[in-house]
Amino acid sequence: MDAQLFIKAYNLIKSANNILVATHEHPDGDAVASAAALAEILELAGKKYELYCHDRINYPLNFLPHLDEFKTNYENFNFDLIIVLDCSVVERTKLDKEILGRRPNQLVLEIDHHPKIKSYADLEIRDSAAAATTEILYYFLKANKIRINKNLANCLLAGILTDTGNFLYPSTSPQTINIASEMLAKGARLPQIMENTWRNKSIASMKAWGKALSNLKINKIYNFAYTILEPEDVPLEMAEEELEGLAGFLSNLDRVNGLMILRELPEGIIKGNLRTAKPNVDISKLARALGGGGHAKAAGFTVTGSLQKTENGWTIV
Ligand SMILES: [Mn+2]
Repeated sequence: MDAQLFIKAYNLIKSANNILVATHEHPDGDAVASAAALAEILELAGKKYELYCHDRINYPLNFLPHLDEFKTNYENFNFDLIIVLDCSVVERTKLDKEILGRRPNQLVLEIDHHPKIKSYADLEIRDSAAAATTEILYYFLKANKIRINKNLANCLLAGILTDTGNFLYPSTSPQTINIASEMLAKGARLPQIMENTWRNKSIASMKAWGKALSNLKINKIYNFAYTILEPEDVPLEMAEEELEGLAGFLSNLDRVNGLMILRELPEGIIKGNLRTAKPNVDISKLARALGGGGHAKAAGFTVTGSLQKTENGWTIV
């Protein structure tokens, strides 16, 4: 990516006085880690900032730096710079009204690795080839000659590992692994990251995985695997990320074109997770046709309705 963009972004930060860092609702590891890394960068630069996420962070506070600073609200939206991380669309911040209705002196910097949908930022740094938003932050740090301390190394590695399913997904590039290696050399604690992102499953969520596995079917016409989770199958405390992990695990299924998990939420909403491991399949096309979006290999959508069992499978009513 163009180093000038990163230098421009850092100039925006340096000339701001009151910054909001926002990431997406139902935050996954990369969302949390990229926001925590930004907080570290802002603290090192001596900037006043607030960290915002619509939902509470599910990680223990000692896992990454700055996690205790996350708030689900803000006092006054008079920030002169808003930094949005890891959001495919501004709506995922749940601050879209405030951001789209901002005053001319309120600037927005967006850093993201999802494919472009709609521009809204004053400066957009987007690289859909990057495996994680924290991978883009690595180039930001390099371009601006910011020393990568242990805190930054932990954040960058945590984002990369969670968004690649520990290097399992096809988004993993030679650069991704090089960066991860450099972060280890700079003091990132791999066992602690694994402990809190991968080896953190509750028995209730293990049982939800079991339900999804036993409900798994293959549509022979499309050679497409699917499974469903009913509201009672998914414990309320089960984090979004654990379901992402489940989708990643099911995508190990041999010789299918793709996979879909349909999950009915108690409020009459059905969430679909789509995955493919096939190099020539772009699963985000199906997601977009269903009103969602995402990456070529991992995408999702939301529809209203509920799942009903029929003689030959399931239907959405
Ligand atoms: Mn991400």
